[in-house]
Amino acid sequence: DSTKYQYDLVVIGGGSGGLAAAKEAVELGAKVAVFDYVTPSPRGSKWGLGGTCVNVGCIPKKLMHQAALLGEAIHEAAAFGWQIPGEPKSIINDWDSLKNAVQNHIKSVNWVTRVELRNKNVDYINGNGYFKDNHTVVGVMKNGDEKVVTADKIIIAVGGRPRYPDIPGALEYGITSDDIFSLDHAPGKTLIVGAGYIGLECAGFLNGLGYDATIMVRSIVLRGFDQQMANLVAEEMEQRGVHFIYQAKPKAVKKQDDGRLMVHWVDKNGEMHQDIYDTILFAIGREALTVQLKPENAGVQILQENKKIFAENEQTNVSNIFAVGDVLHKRPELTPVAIHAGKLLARRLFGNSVEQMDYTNVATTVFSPLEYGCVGMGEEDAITHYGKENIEVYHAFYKPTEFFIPQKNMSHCYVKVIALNNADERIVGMHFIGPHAGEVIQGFSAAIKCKLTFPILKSTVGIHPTSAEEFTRVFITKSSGMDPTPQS
Ligand code: FAD
Ligand code: NA7
Repeated sequence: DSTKYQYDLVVIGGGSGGLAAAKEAVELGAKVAVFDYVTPSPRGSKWGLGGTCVNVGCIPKKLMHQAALLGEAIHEAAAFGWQIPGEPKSIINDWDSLKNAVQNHIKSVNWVTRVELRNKNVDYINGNGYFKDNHTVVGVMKNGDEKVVTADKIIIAVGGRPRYPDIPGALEYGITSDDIFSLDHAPGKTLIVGAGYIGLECAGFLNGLGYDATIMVRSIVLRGFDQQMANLVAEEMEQRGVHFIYQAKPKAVKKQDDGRLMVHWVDKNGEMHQDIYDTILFAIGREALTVQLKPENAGVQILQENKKIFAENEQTNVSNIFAVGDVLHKRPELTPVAIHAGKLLARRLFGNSVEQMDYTNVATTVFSPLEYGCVGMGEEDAITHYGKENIEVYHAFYKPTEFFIPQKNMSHCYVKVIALNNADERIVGMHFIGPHAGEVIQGFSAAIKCKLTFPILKSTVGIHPTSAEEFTRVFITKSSGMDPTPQS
C-alpha cells in the first residue's frame, strides 16, 4: 500500500540519472523528492545542483577543450589570410577569464535546473541522504538538522567522486577533476597522474591552453579502449607537446618553501625520480558514493571490490530500491547512459512500460586534442569475442581538407571499421580519430543499432568534403597487409 508513505519516489542524488528519473516520474503522476548534496572536495571545491556532468565533468571539460581548440584555430586562421592583430596572448595570462566564463555558465545551468524542479513540483532537498530502513531516507542538512522522508520506491543515483592514491601529500597537495575547472589560480606546470580518459582530456586541454602538461601512466593508455586507437591518440598528444612518463607510479608529494610541489615517483625498474610541478592532478578513477548511504540499514548489498551496486534491470537486491548511473557495476560511466536508464526506469515504475535499458553499443568520445570517437567493440575485444578468423578489420589514414592550408599534422587521422566476415558482414565496431569525433560517431551509432552491415556502409554515399565520409570509403583490410596511408 503506497499511500502509507509520504512519497511515491525518493531519489538520492540529483545528477544526470537521478534528475532524469525524478522528472519522468512526476510527469507520470508520481509524488517525488530528490536529495542532492555536494560534500566539498578535500581542496574545498563545492558546487550546486545537477551532479558531476554539469558541475565538474562533461560540461566544463568540453568548454575548456573548446578554449584549447580556439587557440589552435587562431594560429591556423593566419594561414587562411586572417590578419591577427598582434600576437594572440595565451590563456596563461588570463586563466581567470576562462575559469569565470566556465563557472558562470555552470551557475546558470544550476539555476535553470532548480527552477525546472520547482515548476515540475519535484521536492528538492539539499541534504546528504542515508538509509534508515528500506522505505526511509534521512537527509543531513548543511546546519546539521535531519530531514526524514518515507517513500514507496527509492532510487540510488549518487554517482562517484575521484579517488586519491594512498601516498604522502596526495590529499594535502593534490587536486582532481573536482577542482581544476574552478581553480582560483592558473595551474602552471601540471603533472596528471592516470591515463584514463579524464587524465588524457585534462592534459590535452591544459597543453592546448599553453601549460606544461605531463601524464604519468601506470600501465597502458586508455584501458578498455581499442589499444591501437589509444596509442594514436597518445602519440598525437606527445607531438603536440604533452609529456608522458610511462610505467611509473607516484610515491610522495612534498611542498617546497617556494610553494611548488616536489613529486617523487618510481619507474618500472624500481628507480626513484623526482620533478617539480605547480599542480598535481590525480585522475586515477572514481569511487562510488555508496558507503555513506548506510546501505546496510536498508539491506542493499554493495560489491566489496569497488563499492558499486550490481542491479539487474536497475533493481537492487531489495525489491523497492533501484539504482542508476555511475553507481552501477560494469555499466558505462556516461551521462546519457545515466539519463536514459533513469527515464526508462521511471516509465517502468510509474508508466506501465516494460522497456529495458540497452547498455550495448553506446557510443563515446574522448575529447583529446585530436578527438577519438567510437561505438561497439575495439579490435582486441572483437578478437576475443568472435575469434580473429571471424572478423575483418577495414582501416585508413585520411587527410582532412581543412588541415592542408595550415599544414596541420594529419598523421594520426585514422578510421577503423570492424565487421564479421560471415554472410551478412555485420559491423561490430567503428573507430574514428579526427576533428569533431563525437559529431561524426553519433549518427553511426544509430546505424549500428539498426544492425549496419559492411555492404550497407559501402553503399552509403558520403558527404564531401568531410572527415565522416572516410567511413564510407574504407576498403583496405588489415589482413591484406596493404598500406592504409592515403596515396594522394
Ligand atoms: P552524478 O552526476 O555524479 O550525480 C550524483 C549526485 O548525487 C551528485 O550531485 C552528488 O553530489 C550527489 N550525492 C552523492 N551522495 C549523495 C547523498 N548521500 N545524498 C545526497 N546527494 C548525494 N560523461 C559523458 O557522457 N561525456 C563526457 O564528456 C564526460 N566527461 C566527464 C568528465 C569528467 C571530468 C568527469 C568526472 C566525468 C565525465 N563524464 C562524462 C561522466 C559523467 O559525468 C557521469 O557519468 C554522470 O554524471 C553520472 O551521473 P550520475 O547520475 O550517476 O551521478
Ligand atoms: P579510469 O578510466 O578508471 O582510469 C584511471 C587511470 O588511472 C588508469 O590509467 C589507471 O591505470 C590509472 N590508475 C589507477 N590507479 C592508479 C594509481 N594508484 N596510481 C597511478 N595510476 C593509477 O578513470 P578516469 O578517472 O579517467 O575516469 C573514470 C570514469 O569517469 C571513466 O570511466 C569515465 O567514464 C568517467 P591502469 O590502466 O589501471 O594501470
